[in-house]
Amino acid sequence: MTDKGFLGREFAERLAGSSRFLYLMKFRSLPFLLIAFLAQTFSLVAAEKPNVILIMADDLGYGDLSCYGAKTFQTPNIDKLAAQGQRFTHGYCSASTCTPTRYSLLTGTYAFRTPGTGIAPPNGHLVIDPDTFTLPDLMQKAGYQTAVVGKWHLGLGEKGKGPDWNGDLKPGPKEIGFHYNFLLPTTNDRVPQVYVENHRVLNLDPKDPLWVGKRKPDPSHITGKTHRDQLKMDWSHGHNGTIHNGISRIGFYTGGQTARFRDEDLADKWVEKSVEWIEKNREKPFFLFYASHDLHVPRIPHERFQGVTPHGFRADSIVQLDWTVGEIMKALDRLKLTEKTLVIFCSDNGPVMDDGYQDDALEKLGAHKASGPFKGGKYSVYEGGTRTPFVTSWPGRIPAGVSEKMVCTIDVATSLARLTETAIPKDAFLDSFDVSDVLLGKKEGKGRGHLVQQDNGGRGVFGYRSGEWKLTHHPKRKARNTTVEQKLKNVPVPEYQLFLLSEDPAEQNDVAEANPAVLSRLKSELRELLEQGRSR
Ligand code: NG6
Ligand code: CA
Repeated sequence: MTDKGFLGREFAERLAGSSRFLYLMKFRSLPFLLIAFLAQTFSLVAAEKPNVILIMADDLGYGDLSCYGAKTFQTPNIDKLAAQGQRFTHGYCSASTCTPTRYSLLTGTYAFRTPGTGIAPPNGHLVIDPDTFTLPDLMQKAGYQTAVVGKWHLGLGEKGKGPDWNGDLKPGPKEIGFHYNFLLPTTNDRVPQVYVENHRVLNLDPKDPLWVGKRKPDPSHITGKTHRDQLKMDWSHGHNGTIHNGISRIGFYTGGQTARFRDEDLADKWVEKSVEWIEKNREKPFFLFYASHDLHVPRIPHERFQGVTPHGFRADSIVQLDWTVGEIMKALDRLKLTEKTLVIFCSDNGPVMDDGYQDDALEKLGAHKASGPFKGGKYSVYEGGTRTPFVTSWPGRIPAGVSEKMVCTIDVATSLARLTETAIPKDAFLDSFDVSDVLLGKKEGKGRGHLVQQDNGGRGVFGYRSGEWKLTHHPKRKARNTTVEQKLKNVPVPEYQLFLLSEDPAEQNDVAEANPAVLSRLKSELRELLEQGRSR
């Protein structure tokens, strides 16, 4: 890596090591000494290893926070992070569904390069090959303690086998670089509702083994279909398997009664476990991936947050998310770690209203614009699918401001490599760019020049942003969730569309016909990025 910090340190060390040189220079050249002093100071700063807390929200849209324009409810804690640090207006996640964004975040490589990285099913195996050099591997290499707390949704167990719910759940996070994990294994609309701590389901009674499957285990097993009238939140599509806590889920399970949690308590648990782990590791540099489940369906915030917004449980869950962020910040303050900690806040995909449960998200949406000014949301490659809130904060180090530079969650890996001065193996982080200067709010920093946006993968649908131009490719001429203010549906679209985002951020005017040269340039750039196997 060519790195100013390294050069600075080498320079300073060479100077300090050469006492004769120093003796000669001491009295003759004060300016020279000053340079040496500055070089050393600069290098010490560059070699610093802040704690890093990466907070990823689930299904949070660009317009879903008050610091990004939401008017009808407030998110004061995230707003505070944004006000004291950098708030990005061109911040992205790499996919418009969860598993591929998380895959790209942790591997620094676009998920579409690895088939099988779409939304993981309840019994899905770990989709990150344990031989891959990952973001948590990097942080371990840099001397960090590493943990993931919250939603996992990247599968557990070996390929061809999947999770051994009653045994050791591996490979999992520990096999790809996390020292500690406290997880919800998939998403909470999928079975089972249990916590996984390190390799084990927490509080599992061996006399009541956990069984998880795709099919109803026996005809008498009650489900969202057979006992719909008993549900506390009704389903709208899918989500009619096993009932737990009055909510039916995707998939079926039996047993593990002592291990099961209440949906309402998830957020409190994430905070408890995160703070506990931070306290334990306060003396070392630490990297915490805090993967909130808010506001994914089923949206069941704790009772104390139910009804706090006019929009039903969807926005109530945003307020809950904001509370969890505030609790983590409070813990940092209490432990005097605030100025030693870089916080990155982001989302895993854009917003959706009815994602399988009748929680009135759409009915109570009112004038709230979950995608902000953008078109589309979750499942879409229009901007609303991946242009999401992105905030960095590190009091004392990151200046306050709004950045228009392009950054993506996939860039966290290489940017943290740069920040911690840790080398990346040649075959790792294939699409992750060093945008550390931009994340740190340095004026001279460069953002990305281009970005491939994917949906859940596998259908050849892509968005491609190159500078201010945006290409969309829908091979089957159908686009999903183009208007989050309506029910999820597919709409017919041209195979290729071209937009000029600087003039048309809402992707309303397809200018493909008027700009054939740009269209063909973007098409071939996209083709190359897909074919060449890496972009870094
Ligand atoms: C879809 C689910 C949706 C949600 C999504 C994953 C149906 C009909 N829809 O298949 O409810 O779970 O997967 O969301 O089952 S994500 O944010 O984790 O990618
Ligand atoms: Ca998601």
